[in-house]
This record gives sequence, structure tokens and C-alpha cells, in this order.
Amino acid sequence: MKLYDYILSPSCYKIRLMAALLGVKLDIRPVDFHPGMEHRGPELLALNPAGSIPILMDGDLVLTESSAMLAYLAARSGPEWLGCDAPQEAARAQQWLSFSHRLTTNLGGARLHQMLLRPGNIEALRAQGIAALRELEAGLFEQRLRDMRFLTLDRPTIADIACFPYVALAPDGGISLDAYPNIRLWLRAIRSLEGFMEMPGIHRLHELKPDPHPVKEDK
Ligand SMILES: N[C@@H](CCC(=O)N[C@@H](CS)C(=O)NCC(=O)O)C(=O)O
Repeated sequence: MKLYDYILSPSCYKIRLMAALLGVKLDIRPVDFHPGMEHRGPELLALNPAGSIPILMDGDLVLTESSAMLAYLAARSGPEWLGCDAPQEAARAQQWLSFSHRLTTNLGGARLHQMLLRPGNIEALRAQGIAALRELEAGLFEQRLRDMRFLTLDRPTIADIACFPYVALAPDGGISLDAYPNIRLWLRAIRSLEGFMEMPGIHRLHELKPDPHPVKEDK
């Protein structure tokens, strides 16, 4: 399986991380995303007219959406990661997968603006990013009330992997995670998974703030 990849792309990292957790070996084809903009050149546009990476190829199959790639890797090598034990869980996983694309736009947009000087309304991106983080914090708080550490179950699914990179890298866009104890515990839970691999730029400094102490109300 071949992954068109940029080492500092959180969307590409989702796929590398999922493959590492599943023990799947990827053939990495590095893309000169910055400064070369190779993803907008003729070879890659022929594969993905949307002009984005990652792109995953397996034989005749060409996938250009990270959520579809996560689902494909899981269906092939670890169906339990699909989180489809019951209709409600399957629906929750889909809900967070859709949500993850908002994170690409707002948290990812703020990060690109800060790191690669991409044009954009940084204040609006940050405000949307913070609104999304509040939603995620509330979702994870509700999960804690159900004694579950991850987004849909008490074990990780592709939904967690879809959301993890842009959240972990939010501080790169100038958005602090200090105010979100449940998110910080969730980041730690993902980090401690067997087979977890780092991405350059997702570093522990982001999490070395005071320990999170989420309030858990009596049931
Ligand atoms: N829908 C895509 C979006 C991925 C995405 O936004 N990738 C970024 C890199 S992290 C990209 O290629 N952006 C194009 C650009 O900024 O020129 C997915 O989730 O797979």
C-alpha cells in the first residue's frame, strides 16, 4: 500500500498512525508539500483533482479522503477499530469522523497560517477552533460519565485517530489546550496505545502543563 505523504501533515499522520497501530506496513512516497507544492502538480492532480494529500493507493484502489483511508485500513486489518458493535456506536463514530474534517479546516487552518504563513482570517479560524474544542471536551466529558475513555467506546476507534492529530497540534496555531482537561486525558490515552508513533511537531511540551483534573459528577 502506497501513501503519498508529507511528514508535517496531520492528515497524512492520521494514516501513518493508524497503520502503525494496526501493524500495517506502508510504502511511503514523500511529497514536497512545502515549499514545492507538489500536491498541486500534474502527477498528483491526476490522482487527486482536489489537490490535497494524503493519497492512499492499494492496487487499483485510489483513496483521497483520510476518513475513507482509516476505514479501509481498519476493515482490512482490524475491524474492531471501526467501532461498529451497535448501531448507536457506528453512528457516533461517523459523527466524529465528520467532525474531524471541521478540525482540519479550523485548527489546521490556524496552524498553516502560523507555521507556513498561509493567508486566512486567524481570529476567525481560532474562534471556530475553540468552538470545536469545546464540543469535543463536552463529548469526552459525557463519555467519562459513561466510564469510557475514548470518543465512541472504552477503546479507541478510527474516530479517535481522525481527531487526534489536529487537536494535539492546536498549540501550533496559537490555541492552548490548557482549558480542556478531558481532551488532555484523551490525548494521553491515545499516546499510551501500543504501537503509537509520534509525528514531528506533536511533542510532549504541549502536555506538560499542570495535570488535568476533570470533575466527575456523581451518577
Ligand atoms: N479531505 C482531505 C483533506 C486533507 C488536507 O486538508 N490535507 C492538506 C495537508 S494537511 C492539504 O493537502 N491541503 C492542500 C493545500 O493546503 O494546498 C482528507 O482529510 O484527506
